[in-house]
Amino acid sequence: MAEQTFSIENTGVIVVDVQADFTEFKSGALAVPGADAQYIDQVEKATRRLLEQGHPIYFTKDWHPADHISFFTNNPGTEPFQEIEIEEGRTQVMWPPHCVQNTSGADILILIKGLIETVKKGTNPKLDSYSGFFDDGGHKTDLDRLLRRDGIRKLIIYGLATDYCVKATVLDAVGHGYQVELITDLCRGLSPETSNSAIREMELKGVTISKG
Ligand code: VGL
Ligand code: ZN
Repeated sequence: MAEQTFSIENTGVIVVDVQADFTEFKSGALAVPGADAQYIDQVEKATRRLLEQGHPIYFTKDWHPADHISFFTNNPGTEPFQEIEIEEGRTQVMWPPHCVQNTSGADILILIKGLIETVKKGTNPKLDSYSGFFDDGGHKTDLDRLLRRDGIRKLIIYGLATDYCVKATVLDAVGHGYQVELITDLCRGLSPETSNSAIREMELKGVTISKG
């Protein structure tokens, strides 16, 4: 019998940044097109099913201080979505303020209980962190330690946004040696072009791309 690639055993689930500010559903500050009520419902149902099957769930959570460097409002003279060079060779997209710590915009919208961990990222005012594993300064979050603690070798990953935090988290997971499956039906991206090229790039890195 053929070996199932994504067996229950050793397989964890990373749900990336499914937070109010990234949704149209909550009229978020940085709403991702298509992240509507139906999308949230779909992600919640799929996540609950995976949890019931015995997979540990890891939420990542964008969790910025109000003075975060990625907010255009903290960089006088810049406009939303402009890309600026913040230091030699390091660029930063200027985002509308989003997922500010202890505001409702930062709320994770998936309400399930069980074997769930939440990993915060983007907490350093000077560094952005699209990846759930590392920030732009190379500092590790808690994610890899938790996955190792739980004996996870394979990951199912989905969430928001395909072209930013999902992509960065998936590529770092591959870099850490995890075998990764991306579920595209459970992802939404900021733009179709960058989302499609993100998916191609992940596929080239050996990620299994599944629809649902
Ligand atoms: C994200 C932009 C800024 C994301 C986070 O979750 O994809 N995008 N912060
Ligand atoms: Zn952010």
